[in-house]
Amino acid sequence: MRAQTKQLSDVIPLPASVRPVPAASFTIVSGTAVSAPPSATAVAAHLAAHLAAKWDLPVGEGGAIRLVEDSGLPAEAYRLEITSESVTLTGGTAQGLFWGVQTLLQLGPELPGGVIEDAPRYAYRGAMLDLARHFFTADEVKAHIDLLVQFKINHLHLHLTDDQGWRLEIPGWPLLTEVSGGEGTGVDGTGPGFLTLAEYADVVAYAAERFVTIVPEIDMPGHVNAVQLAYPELTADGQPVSQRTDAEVGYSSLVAGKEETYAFVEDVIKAVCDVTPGPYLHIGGDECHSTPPEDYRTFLARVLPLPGKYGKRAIGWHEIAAADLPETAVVQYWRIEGDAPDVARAAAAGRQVIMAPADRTYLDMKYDPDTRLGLDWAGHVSVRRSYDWDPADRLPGVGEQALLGVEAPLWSETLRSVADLQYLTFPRLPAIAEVAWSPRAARNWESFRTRLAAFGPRWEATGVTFHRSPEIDW
Ligand code: IFG
Repeated sequence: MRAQTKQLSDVIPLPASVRPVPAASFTIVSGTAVSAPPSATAVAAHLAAHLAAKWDLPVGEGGAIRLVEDSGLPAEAYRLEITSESVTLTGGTAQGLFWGVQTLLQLGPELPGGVIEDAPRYAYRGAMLDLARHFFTADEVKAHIDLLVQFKINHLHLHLTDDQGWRLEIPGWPLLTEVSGGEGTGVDGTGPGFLTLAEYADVVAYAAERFVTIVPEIDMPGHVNAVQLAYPELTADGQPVSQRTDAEVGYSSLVAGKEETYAFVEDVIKAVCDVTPGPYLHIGGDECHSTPPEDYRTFLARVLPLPGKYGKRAIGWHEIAAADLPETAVVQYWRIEGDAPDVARAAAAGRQVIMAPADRTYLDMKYDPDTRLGLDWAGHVSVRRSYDWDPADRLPGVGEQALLGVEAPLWSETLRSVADLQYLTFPRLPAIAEVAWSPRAARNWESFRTRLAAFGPRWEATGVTFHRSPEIDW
């Protein structure tokens, strides 16, 4: 049975430090004002509007809820002090205040008294959405971002290209979306469309207002049938390939020995970097079963430096660790084997790693044998299995100091709607968000599953089609 009265620690992700003052509490009512000193005015307006949207709070002077910026705190850190008279939220930056607002929104409107001091364990706390196998519109992606930030997720990786479809308009290469971005180019011929540059810019701006960095992925040299369908000159023999909307992987490859390949790749990388304010460009690199290993290294040697040429850091799925990596390249681990020597070698050489082991973080894995949606090649991933692991223990030779963070990828081969997207995402995304944010020593499955139960009624009230896992006493 869930505790009836809310505790100050009833927050996901669990805050780093919670010091309750049981005798104190503060109830937010409409009319409670939100205020901020000049140093935080611009910030406060956005954040107060966020609060006001929930409780119709006026923004004015001398409010009982005070927002303060303190550059002495780390950027994403915040301090929330709740007394019976007032609420003071201090943030290292606007982003720290925004994360504090998420905590406030989870605790309110009857705020338990006390002090929360909080900051994330990892800087990169990501979710990934595969728009290639099944396309989701800009508005659907923006609505998803609203759900992700509630759990302090601060990166959204968009898998924009694959064998089935190409989902981002590229100037100078119109056939990518005309041929491979149209109706019926998803798995099993479903799903419409692609993002125009304007729609992509809209998603990027919407995400930035919520302190989320968009990480675009152009997957290569594998997973390129959609490219070669649109531009046969990029195949080995110049002959057109046939359209593929099945869910096979590993059968396509750009041609490392063709100069046309690099002209195409550089145009695309430049175009995507030009419309991406965030620091990363993901170049894919996974499952290149049709690229001879020597060609794979040749291709990466020429392509991995390109994001840097256009001011970005390259991220790649961890197979890229077989090649020489630029200093700033990030390796994203995704498999389930017990070790990955190339990744350990990259970590030893100072490269950073994002942990996304499929048997813990792949949201497209079935919860259990009865789950209609999803795949099971990495096994079944229950809510507990997505919570009860630690990124610093996952790979020999890849310890805490090598980890940039954690990501929860959602591949969309079996998705056909936002309801499907939400069913596989919730409640495992909050579990992975806590792995990525909270101090390792503070994490505990029994505590998490109890705190998670409170989100059932909230998701029901807001129409989020989550999986009512039997592991939780909803
Ligand atoms: N592996 C493929 C994805 C997707 C996935 C489904 C990676 C990096 C299996 N590559 O995961 O394209 O098909 O679980």
